[in-house]
Amino acid sequence: MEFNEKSISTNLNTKIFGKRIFFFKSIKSTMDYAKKIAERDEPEGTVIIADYQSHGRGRFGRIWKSEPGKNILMSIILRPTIPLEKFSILPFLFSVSVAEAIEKNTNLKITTKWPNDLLINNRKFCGILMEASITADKGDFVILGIGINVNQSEFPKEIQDYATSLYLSTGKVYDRAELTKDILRQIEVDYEKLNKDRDFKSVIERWKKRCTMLGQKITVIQSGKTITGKAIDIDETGFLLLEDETSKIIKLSSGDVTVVK
Ligand code: BTX
Repeated sequence: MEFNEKSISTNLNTKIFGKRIFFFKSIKSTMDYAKKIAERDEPEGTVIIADYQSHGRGRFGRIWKSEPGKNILMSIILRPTIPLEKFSILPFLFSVSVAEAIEKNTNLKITTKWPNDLLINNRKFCGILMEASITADKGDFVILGIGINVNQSEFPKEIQDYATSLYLSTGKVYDRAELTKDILRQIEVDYEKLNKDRDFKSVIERWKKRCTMLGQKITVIQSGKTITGKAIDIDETGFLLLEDETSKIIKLSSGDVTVVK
């Protein structure tokens, strides 16, 4: 099962996503490369994909760990035409697209965890990262990073209790090129639809259908502060509404959630 620029682009049949693919055996982070070429006018839909990242990153400068030759690590360049204040919907859209593409290829049930994780049986197998560049002169662009644990069979100690992969969940080895193609096709359908109908609400509705934490007591750690309360809802821009112990509704844009058992 080859995994390279050619195997991903063969029969891809998309109009925008993956029309241009930059494949690396090893790179620091696909996010940095994507940003660099986006600044030089690389078009929307260009995909930067790697077999290994030496400095793969998550949110807040955290590390995304991935063994060489096992997983999907990619960044996609977007040049959104939706209003700037709606850009925060994009990781939710991508989460739903990836979840649907993975379900088509496996018998798994994929759930979402706020803000941008995808889980199998409560274990994280995919993280999505958005980095936006807002510039007055060159036009805005967004880089969406997607890390998916596909065929990895073991994880480092620090994350082995809450990380999983498609292989660990099904016992099957997956063709990463075929999975990547299905993900890009699904993203294209969903992104084009959003651009046309601007139905931000339905994106969140689709995301919420997969989310198991709503209605539950949770703690959120945000900038070192811990907030406990009930997860009430996710609003149209992707903010989490939390009812704290004094019944006050708090709106959160980011953080790390744990469900209180
Ligand atoms: P995050 O900050 O929500 O998640 C990072 C956290 O998840 C880490 O602190 C660690 O606890 C845990 N973690 C690290 N690696 C894994 C893993 N392989 N599986 C499960 N849990 C893990 C999530 O950030 C966003 C990740 C995006 C990664 C992609 S890969 C392609 C692109 N390039 C790049 O550098 N980042 C993105």
